[in-house]
Amino acid sequence: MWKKSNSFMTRLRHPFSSTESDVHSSAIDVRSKCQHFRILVIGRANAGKTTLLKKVCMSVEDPEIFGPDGKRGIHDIENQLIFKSNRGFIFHDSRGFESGSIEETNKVKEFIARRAATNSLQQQLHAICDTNRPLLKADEDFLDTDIRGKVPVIVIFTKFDGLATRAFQELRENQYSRSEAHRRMEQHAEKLLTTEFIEPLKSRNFPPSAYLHLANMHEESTNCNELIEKTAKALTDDNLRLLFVSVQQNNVDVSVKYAVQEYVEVCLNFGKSVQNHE
Ligand SMILES: Nc1nc2c(ncn2[C@@H]2O[C@H](COP(=O)(O)OP(=O)(O)OP(=O)(O)O)[C@@H](O)[C@H]2O)c(=O)[nH]1
Ligand SMILES: [Mg+2]
Repeated sequence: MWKKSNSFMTRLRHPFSSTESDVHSSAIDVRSKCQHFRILVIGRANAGKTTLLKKVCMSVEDPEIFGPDGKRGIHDIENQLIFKSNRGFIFHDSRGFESGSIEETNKVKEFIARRAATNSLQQQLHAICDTNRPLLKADEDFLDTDIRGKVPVIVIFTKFDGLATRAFQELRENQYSRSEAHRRMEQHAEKLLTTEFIEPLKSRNFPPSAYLHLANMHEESTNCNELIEKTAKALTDDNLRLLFVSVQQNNVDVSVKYAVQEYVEVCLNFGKSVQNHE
């Protein structure tokens, strides 16, 4: 982990006493130590992971996949997924939990533990997004083991529209009229979400930091602002939060809530200029 600069932290906490050039140098300081925000995405096949990542990076194209040696690779947790539209994010995609095999599960846990133990900020994981539904034994195991240090786990209930459909059907079976079932559908789906997923997750030894549900992410009209917002909030280290904000290019409105506006603007401009030179 990098050493926190006192002047930087003071400026972050007392932004209005800082000048724009101070802010710019803080952004440069952060990005010179680490150019990427690294996220591990856990989730079964067809969970909607790639759709979500595309939304985060505002990409219509699939990501490029690079092995640890920089060469293009095939699916492996070690591989890095990078979108041309925003090279500030590096994603790792794991389906290890899905197979349920001890070997695959251990590989994911070993990956998380190794990345948590490294002193290299570049190599560390900065957040984990878990999209596994229903919960797998391996998820419970992972949330019961102290392997990830301070890395926040954001649980994302993808395809919430599917759960809403199930909620509608249940209400109809309970004799609600179509219009009444429609009116209650969202609320009932949220109740299902809480009892079936959120409460069991909260009871684990090392529970997730944040929970959210997303619907219709494959449609153009939706956005992932809540994910950005909750991830920013879940980051307990100010430097990491600044890094996260600085790699945003598209989610300005949400980012400003979690960082001081002038920092965000400078970071955003800085992030763009970094990318233009990559
Ligand atoms: N109904 C619905 N469909 C979605 C949603 N998000 C994604 N999809 C669809 O679900 C399918 C799978 O989405 P992907 O993003 O490829 O899923 P994935 O988790 O990356 O799948 P793998 O790479 O095979 O592990 C696609 O047809 C998407 O259009 C959603 O929120 N609601
Ligand atoms: Mg995918």
